[in-house]
Amino acid sequence: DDDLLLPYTKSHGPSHSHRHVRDCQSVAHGNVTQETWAASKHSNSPVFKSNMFISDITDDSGVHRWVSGHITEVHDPLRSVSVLEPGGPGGCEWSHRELVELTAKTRKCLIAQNGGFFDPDNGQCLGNIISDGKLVRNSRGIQNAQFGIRKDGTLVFGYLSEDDILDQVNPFVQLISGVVWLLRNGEIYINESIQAECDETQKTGKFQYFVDVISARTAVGHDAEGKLILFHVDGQTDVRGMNLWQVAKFLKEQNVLNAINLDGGGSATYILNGSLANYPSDHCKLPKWRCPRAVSTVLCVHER
Ligand code: NDG
Repeated sequence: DDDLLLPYTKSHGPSHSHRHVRDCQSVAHGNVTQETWAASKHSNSPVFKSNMFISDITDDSGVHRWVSGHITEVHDPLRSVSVLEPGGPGGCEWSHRELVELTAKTRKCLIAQNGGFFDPDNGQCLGNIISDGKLVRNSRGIQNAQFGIRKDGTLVFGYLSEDDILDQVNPFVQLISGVVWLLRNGEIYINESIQAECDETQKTGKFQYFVDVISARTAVGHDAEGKLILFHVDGQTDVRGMNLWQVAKFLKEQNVLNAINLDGGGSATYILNGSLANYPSDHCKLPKWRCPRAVSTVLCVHER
């Protein structure tokens, strides 16, 4: 455990193999880095506003690419946002995988996006999961970027210890884990995330590749008003879409203050009013068509 406390610099930084051990150790007690914000409570404005974008993104080598996706602004997230288990309550217990469209029906979601990472081999839900006040999964303090809503409406972004997850004074009512804290207080926090996080939660190659490759992506964040911001961009790993630097910059330009990256690639799914409203990258059985993937947890926006 002492290894956790060792300061290190770039010049004598740990090798990759050491990093695995350190990053994926649990943090049981104490305060870990996080940011909090009061959720907006506009009770007379519509629950959400969905915005579409088609944007020209320039990469470091000056190459232009067109990407498309949605930014959904959610008012009153304490009452209108839920983390859902795949297929409904109990889905994580038997490592179920389900289409977002079907999971969304179980809670009458107006908007739904895929959420947490899962083990593609056995379907196991990964990270911490609290769904409508029920503790579904405790990752025992494994360090990955978290998004949660506490009972009093506080939005929480960042890293949590096991104690934080089990807190009963102002408990989390919704909680989900991503990989990479994209924006912290309006600043890009990717390099810090690469140092701090467990990269075994994601399976798109080594951590640096996962960050740098263009792909379909999803993210969740908040703005200064306390609105929750859901983001998705379509893509296909190494072919189309955005890398995490581009997602962070894009969200920053939309005045998002804190944001974490959720599951992407073939998992990236956007459901609007019960129907698929994006272009997922997985091929169907008949490879000329594209099909949405059966995934793990879902972020759901519903009536209050
Ligand atoms: C997606 C993810 C992959 C993850 C898998 C299951 C991206 C680019 O879903 O990392 O392991 O959660 O987010 N890919 O394929």
